[in-house]
Amino acid sequence: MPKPLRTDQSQKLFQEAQKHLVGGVNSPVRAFKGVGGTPLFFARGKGPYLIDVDGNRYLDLVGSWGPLILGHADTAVLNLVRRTIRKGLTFGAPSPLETQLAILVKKAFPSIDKVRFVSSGTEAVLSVLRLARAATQKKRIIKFNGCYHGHGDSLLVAAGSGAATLGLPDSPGVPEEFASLTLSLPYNDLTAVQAAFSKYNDIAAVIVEPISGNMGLVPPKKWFLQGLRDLTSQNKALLIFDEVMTGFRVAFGGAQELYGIKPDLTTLGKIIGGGMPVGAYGGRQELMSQVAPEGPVYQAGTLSGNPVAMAAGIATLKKLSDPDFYKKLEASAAFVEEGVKRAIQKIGAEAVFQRVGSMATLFFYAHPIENYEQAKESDRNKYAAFFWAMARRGVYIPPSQFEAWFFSGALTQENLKKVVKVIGESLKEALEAH
Ligand code: KE4
Repeated sequence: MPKPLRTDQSQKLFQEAQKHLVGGVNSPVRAFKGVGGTPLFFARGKGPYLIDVDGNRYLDLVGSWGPLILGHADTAVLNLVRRTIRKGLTFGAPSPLETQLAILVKKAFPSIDKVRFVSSGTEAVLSVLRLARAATQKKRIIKFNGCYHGHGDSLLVAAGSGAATLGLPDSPGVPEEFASLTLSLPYNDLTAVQAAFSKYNDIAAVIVEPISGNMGLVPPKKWFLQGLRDLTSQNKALLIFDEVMTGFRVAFGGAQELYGIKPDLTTLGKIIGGGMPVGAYGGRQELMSQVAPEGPVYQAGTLSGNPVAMAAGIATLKKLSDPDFYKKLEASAAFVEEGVKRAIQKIGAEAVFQRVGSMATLFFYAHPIENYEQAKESDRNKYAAFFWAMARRGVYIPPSQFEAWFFSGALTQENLKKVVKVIGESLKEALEAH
C-alpha cells in the first residue's frame, strides 16, 4: 500500500488562495469537488510529468484538460515561444504568425475556408452561435445533455464538465429567455432531434461534441453524426462541431476527419494554443464572410491572435503534422486500454473503460455508457477513491468522473506499463474501500 500523499504545501497554498480567489481557483473543476480533499497545486511540468508543490511527481493524464498533447514544456514549443516573446508580447495589430497558424488549421480541416482566432473555447462557441443565428435568421439552438461548450449563457443548459461535477448543469444568472431558446436533448438520440425539428421551425443550429468528453468519454453511435448532418441539411439548420477538445486530438483533422462528416462550422481550442490561451472558429467562406469586418456579425478581442500564443500553436501543430505521431499515440492509448480491460475482468470490477484515440474515461458503471443519463448513474464515490489511489501511486487523472483522460505523446512505454499497473492496484483499492 503506497504511503499517504504529502499535501502540506498544497493545503497551505489553498488556504491562502481561498482568501483572494473565488473558491481558491480560477476554474471550478480544479477545486476537486468531484473527488474531495485538497486541490493539488503544481510547481512545474516536464514531458509526461507534473510535479506538485510538495514535490510529488505524477504521470499526467490530464494534460491541462487536453492542450498538452505533446506533454509539458515541449522543447520545440518553448524555443519558438522564447524567440517570439523577445520581439514583444502583443501589438494589437496583425502579425504574420496569425496567418501561419490559420494555414495550419485549414490544412487539417478542409471544411474551414476562413478562420477567426479568439482567446478561449468559450469565446469561439459564443461567436459561432451568434454567426449561426445571423446566417439562418433563426434563434433556437439544439445541444445535448452532458455536453459542455464553455460557459456562455445559451449553453449552460444541462451542461457537462465542471457544471456536471458541481451538480449545477443549469447556472443561476442565465435568464430563462435565453435558456428557453436552447433545447438540450439526450446524446445519441436522433429521434429526439427529429421530433425537435418537427416541432420547431426556428432552429438555427445543432451544436455537438462529436465525441463527448465532458460527461466522461462517450463516443457517438455509428449513425448519430451522419443523422445530425442529414437532419440539419434537410431543415436548413447549421451543424456545428465543437472540436475544442477533439480537434487535433483524435486525429490531425479531429473527429470530422475520423468520421468523415463535414460540419458547417467548427470550434477549436486547447491544442491549437499549445498550452497558451487560443480558441478559434471557422467554416465555409459564405458563412465566415458574414463576420466583421467582412460582414455585419460583430466579434472582437484585444488579444485575439496574440503572437506568443500563435507561436505555441504553430510549434505544436507542426509536430502533430507528422503522421507517425497519431499512430504512436493510438498504440500507447490502446496498450493502456487493453491492460485496463484485463484488470477489470480479473478483478470482476463493475467498471467500464471507454476510449476514442487518446481520450478515455474509466466509469464505475456496469455496462457501456451512451449518454449523460447513464453517466450520472456511475459511482462517483468509487471514482473519488480511485482518483486518490492513483495519485498516491504517482498517476494524475481528472479530479472528476465527468471528464476525459488525455494521453500525451511524451509517455514512454515504461510510463505506460506503470499506468496500467497502477490502474489495476487502484481499482482494487477503490473497490475494497466501497
Ligand atoms: P474554454 O473556454 O475552457 O477554453 O473552452 C470551453 C470548452 C468548449 N468546448 C468543449 C468541448 C470543451 O471541452 C471546453 C472546455 N473543456 C473543459 C474541460 N472539460 C475545460 C476545463 C475547465 O473548465 O477548467
